[in-house]
Amino acid sequence: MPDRKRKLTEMQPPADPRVGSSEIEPETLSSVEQLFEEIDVDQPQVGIIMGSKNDKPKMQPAGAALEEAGITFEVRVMSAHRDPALVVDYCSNARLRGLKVIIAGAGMSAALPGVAAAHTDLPVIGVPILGKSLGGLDALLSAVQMPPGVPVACVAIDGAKNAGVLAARILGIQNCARHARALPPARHGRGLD
Ligand code: RP5
Repeated sequence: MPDRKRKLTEMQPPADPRVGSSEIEPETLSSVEQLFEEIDVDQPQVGIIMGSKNDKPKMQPAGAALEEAGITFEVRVMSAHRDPALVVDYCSNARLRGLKVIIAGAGMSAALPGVAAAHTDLPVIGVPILGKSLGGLDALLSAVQMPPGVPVACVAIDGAKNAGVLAARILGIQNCARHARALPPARHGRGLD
């Protein structure tokens, strides 16, 4: 079993009788310290998912907008039609993993944004991608015509940049709310008018 799966108490290096007896210097980093070194401090806040690797060029502007706003993100390819179990797993666990917003791009019968919204209560931003037919209307309508209670915030066809900007604004609102709670009551009240 790899070290990271063992209990902390089991990870202490065995006592070496020579340590401290001037025969050998102790290691500078214990195994616990080494594991703590690996903590990912840049945990992604936004998940960018898309139905095909061929969608990558169309989705890159979302990543660029997030990067410009200093927001961490991850990118995954998963199709609502071809990898349905993967999409359900990813979206069901997104909040638990610390994601705050999901950006979902797909073309043709673009089920990915809607399926994502059906499996998470995080905000989902849909990006309809222009395919080879119907001028992208197929993807637009698939993403935008969601039933009540399962919202997808749909941007323009090939509008990935706005998806990134919108995600940044959603995260900005959360930051503002935290900031407002920290203000004294009078200013707090006025700020919410
Ligand atoms: C959708 O079908 C994808 O989002 C893509 O836009 C479209 C075509 O997929 P590929 O045939 O290019 O993989 O699922």
